Amino acid sequence: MRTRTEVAARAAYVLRGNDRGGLTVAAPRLYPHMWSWDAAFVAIGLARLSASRALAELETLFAAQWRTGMVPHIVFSPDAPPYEPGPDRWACRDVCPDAPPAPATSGILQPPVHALAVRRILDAVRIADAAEQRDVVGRIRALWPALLAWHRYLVARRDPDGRGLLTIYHGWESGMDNSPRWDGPYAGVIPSPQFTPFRRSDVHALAGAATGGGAAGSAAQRPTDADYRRYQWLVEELRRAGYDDARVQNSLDFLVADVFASAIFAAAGEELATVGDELGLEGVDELLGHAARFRRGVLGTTDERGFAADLDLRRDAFLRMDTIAGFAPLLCGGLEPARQRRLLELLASPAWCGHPGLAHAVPPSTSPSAPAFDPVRYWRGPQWPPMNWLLIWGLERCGEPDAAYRMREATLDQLADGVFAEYYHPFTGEPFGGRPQSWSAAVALDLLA
Ligand code: 9YW
Repeated sequence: MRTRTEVAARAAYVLRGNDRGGLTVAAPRLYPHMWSWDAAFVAIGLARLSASRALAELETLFAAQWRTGMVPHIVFSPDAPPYEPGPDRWACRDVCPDAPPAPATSGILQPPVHALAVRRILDAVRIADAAEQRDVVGRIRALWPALLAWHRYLVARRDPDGRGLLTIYHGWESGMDNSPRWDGPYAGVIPSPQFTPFRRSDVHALAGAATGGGAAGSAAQRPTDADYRRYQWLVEELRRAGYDDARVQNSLDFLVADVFASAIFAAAGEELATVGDELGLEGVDELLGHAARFRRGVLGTTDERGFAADLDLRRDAFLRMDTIAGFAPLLCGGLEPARQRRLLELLASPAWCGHPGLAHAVPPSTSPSAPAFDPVRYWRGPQWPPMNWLLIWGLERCGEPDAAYRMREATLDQLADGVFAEYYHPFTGEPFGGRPQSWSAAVALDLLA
């Protein structure tokens, strides 16, 4: 194990190594492009080193924004090794006039963490010299219309019925691809028998890497081929619908309201409002209105313990699953004190962070008591450092500094291996997936600052 100073130095070194100039790749071998919420976490980490460089990350991402305001989940780098599904498979600019002519992007989104990064950048630049302060503040002002357009897109197109919950079109949009959250909705995704699946990049990239588990181990740590067939089929359906929100919402097999992303969005609206207020920018009241609406939406899904649920919009039914997404109210706040206490007790219980077998007391992506729990398979059990970061951040905002402190210490102990893996085995602590993964290094840097 390394000292915390060594871990911070190494995290900075990893981010430098994954920097391709204004763009940090999510992971050099596995994900050689820019991912939307990864970029936001990277900016949060980079803000501790350079507010200006951190902002550049968001500027690069938002330069790929669609005319609708959507920020795409992947921005492809032309020089990176091939990745599937790549630009040709998405074919966004061929089928949708709203996609930018360049750079090439995917046609879906990821959770809206970006406003949290903008807030961090504005905080960080306070200790910079006057010239950098002027520069960064000027650039935040310049980015403001794009940030507002992003939030307005989410409200208008992804919550058309005013539930205060974000509609998503693909498990990838949640950022938690194969989480048991989506098992029910995916059961309704039936690829056409004529559909020929294409070669997936992830298992091949990992097979060549020093993952410890080797190729066979890697496959067990990823979504299955059957899952992937459905993921690919949804891309096909989205492309056929021209990435048009109304057409997609009418036709797509998979349509769910994502409670975790909605809680992030509620908090993001508030964070962005504080930035707008400080800089005297337009839209502050509107952003606060979004925050209130989405907080209400999230709280409206909770059970008596304060645990939240996604909503299957095709079947009009709650998806009550014991996954980390249930803790969404801790991100947006607003639970009455007794239920917040119950939710914290649940988080600390043997079903979650208090499980006696855990190597580190941070939440597994799926509860070890859930039938769907799998300690090695991606979002079905392993622990993910940026999710810990979100909960730590949320707990602090909810007035729970002790719980935040405990999770911060456990997260830093986990990251003290200096590997900065994509995700971790909850019982053995073994690092899995992409390494070094930029967002894991970024959250280490932020937590250590
Ligand atoms: C995909 C890059 C991304 C993350 C997601 C994670 C995985 C694969 O990797 O997605 O093809 O989009 O599930 O949350 O942003 O790190």
